[in-house]
Amino acid sequence: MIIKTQKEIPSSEITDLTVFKARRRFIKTVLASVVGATMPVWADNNKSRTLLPNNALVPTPIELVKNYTNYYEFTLNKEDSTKLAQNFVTDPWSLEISGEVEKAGIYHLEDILRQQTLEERIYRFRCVEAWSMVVPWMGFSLGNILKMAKPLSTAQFVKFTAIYQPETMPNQRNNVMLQWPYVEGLRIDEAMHPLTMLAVGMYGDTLPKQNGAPLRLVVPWKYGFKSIKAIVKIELLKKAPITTWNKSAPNEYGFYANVNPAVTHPRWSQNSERQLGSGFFTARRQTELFNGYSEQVADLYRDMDLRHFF
Ligand SMILES: Nc1nc2c(c(=O)[nH]1)N[C@H]1C(S)=C(S)[C@@H](COP(=O)(O)O)O[C@H]1N2
Ligand SMILES: [Mo]
Repeated sequence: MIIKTQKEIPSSEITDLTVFKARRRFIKTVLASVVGATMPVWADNNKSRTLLPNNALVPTPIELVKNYTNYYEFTLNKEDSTKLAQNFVTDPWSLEISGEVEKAGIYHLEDILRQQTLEERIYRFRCVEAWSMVVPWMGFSLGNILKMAKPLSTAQFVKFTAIYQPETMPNQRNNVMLQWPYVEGLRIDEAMHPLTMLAVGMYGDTLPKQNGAPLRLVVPWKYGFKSIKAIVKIELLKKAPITTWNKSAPNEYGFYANVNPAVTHPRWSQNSERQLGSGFFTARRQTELFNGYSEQVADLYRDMDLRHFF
C-alpha cells in the first residue's frame, strides 16, 4: 500500500524551533538498517531535518539511554532489558491503522518509511519516576500518517497497541506485571500536534530493541509511560481508550499524564527530577510544566483543570 508523501510541518507550527538540515549519515544509517541497503529512494532523499529547541539541549550520553530502560514486557529491571530484548523479532513489521477513518489499512513499516521524511528531534524525556534525559530521536510526526488514513469527524481519540509476542517477552509469557499487550492513548488534537512523533531511530541510528524498535511513540510533554514502544496498531476512536497504566492504578496514572510539577504523584513529588548522566552531586532539575513545552502545547488544555485531568 502506498502512502502519499507528506508535507513538512509548516514553519508557523514550529515557531520557536530552529530547523536544521540533518547530516546525510543519519538517513543512510537508519534506512540501511530499517529498510535494507537497496533503497535508492532514501539514499537520494536529503530531506531529513533536525528540530532543535532554541535552548540547544545537550543529549544524554547514549550508553545511559540504551542501558537504563523501562520495558515491562521483558523485566522490571532497567538494566536487564538491554540483553533480554535481543531475541525480540522486529522484522518484518506491519502497522494497522483502523477505526474512525476513511482509509483503514495494514502497512509494512518499510512502505511507511519510504514515504516519510525522517527528522531528528532533540527532546526532553521525563519519566513519572522523577528521572529525565534528553534524547535525539529520528522519526516523523504522528499526524503525517493519521492524515493519510483520513480521520472521520467522529475520531476523538487515538489508541495505540504494542506487540504481543510472548515467545520473546517473558512477562507476557508468564502473564505478570501488567495486562498485555501494553495500550496507550491520546486525544486526537494531542496526536495531531506537530511535536508528537513516531520514532524509528535515535542518536543517528536505528532504535535499539530495548528502546522500542522498530516503531515507538514519543510525546515529549507527557510522562514517559505514554510513549509506547513496539507499536503494531493505531486505532482512531470515538471514546477514550482504556490504557494500561491508568487501568492498573488510576489514582497514580491519569489518562493525560502531562508533566506537571504541581500535581504530586502518591509516591513521588513531581517537583524536580534526577537528570541521567549528571554527576551525583549535581542539583536536581526543577521540573517544568509540560516538561518545558508549554509554549507549544498549553493551548491544548486551556479550559481544563489539570489537577482533575492529571
Ligand atoms: N510497550 C512498552 N512501552 C513502554 C514501556 C513498556 O514497558 N512497554 N515503558 C514506558 C515507560 S514507563 C517509559 S519511562 C518509557 C521509557 O523509554 P526508554 O526505555 O526508551 O527510556 O517507555 C514507555 N513505553
Ligand atoms: Mo516511566
